[in-house]
Amino acid sequence: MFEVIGERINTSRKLVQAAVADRDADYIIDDVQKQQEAGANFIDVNAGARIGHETEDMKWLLDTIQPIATVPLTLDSPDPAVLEMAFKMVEKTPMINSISLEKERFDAMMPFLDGKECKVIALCMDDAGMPNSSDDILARAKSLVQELNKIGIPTAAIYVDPLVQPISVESNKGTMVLDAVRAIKALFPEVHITGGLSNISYGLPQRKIINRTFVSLMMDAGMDSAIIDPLDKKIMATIRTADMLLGQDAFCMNYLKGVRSGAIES
Ligand code: THG
Repeated sequence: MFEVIGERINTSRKLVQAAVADRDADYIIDDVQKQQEAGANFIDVNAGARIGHETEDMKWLLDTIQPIATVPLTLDSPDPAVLEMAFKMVEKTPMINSISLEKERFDAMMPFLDGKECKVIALCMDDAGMPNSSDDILARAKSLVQELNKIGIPTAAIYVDPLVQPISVESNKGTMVLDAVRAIKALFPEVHITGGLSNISYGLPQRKIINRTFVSLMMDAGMDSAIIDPLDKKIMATIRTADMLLGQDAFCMNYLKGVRSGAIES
């Protein structure tokens, strides 16, 4: 089944940033409950936008969210120290977002993840920057899976993020990532593929139709998770419909349930 990682608790969003600055717990609780009701399988928590406040903001967000969370949290920070602190605070086995091949981050993340029970998002990023070909994405995914396996993280707990790039920059940025996802899944059938989608439409008008079409293509290639806004009814309907069309919905049960609840309409 496709796994939705709800992206809304992120201080880069203006209203969340204000709620965090004001320590407005009601706003945060309401938002998390809405994401859960809309079908989020994980709640991403990112406190990175208020410079100098990330540690205390992350602590406050976790204290606020945890009592009402019915799903596990995705701890989202580029800072290994913040992730380590957050990991100690959570009760349910979390998803760690993220490790990458950037040397400083990789070297700090590996000892921390060693022997831990958790899910891990592995970004196909290294010190040279974003990947430039599908072979490049595949090679980075391979290193990440192999290194994580060595410290006891099973392939089925790894969520590779191939890093989607704007199609407006180069017309092959869609096929580059689609081909890479097929190759990664051929090599590691158990690995998960996740990531943000909205980079694909950066610089173009009417972005949501691009994001929605792209997610269905990515699902055919093997993407089985994404970091999205679960309150966006249209992308959620596209995901549920694509799941059915790709044979992941026995007797069309989830699709029909979605229609009955009003979550899916044409
Ligand atoms: N991969 C991984 N983790 C990630 C990302 C990724 N974490 C952060 C990000 N990308 C995904 N999360 C968000 C959260 C919120 C928004 C977008 C991505 C968002 N953006 C509005 C916009 O761009 O218009 C901001 C508007 C506002 O201020 O409210 O809401 O790729 N592993």
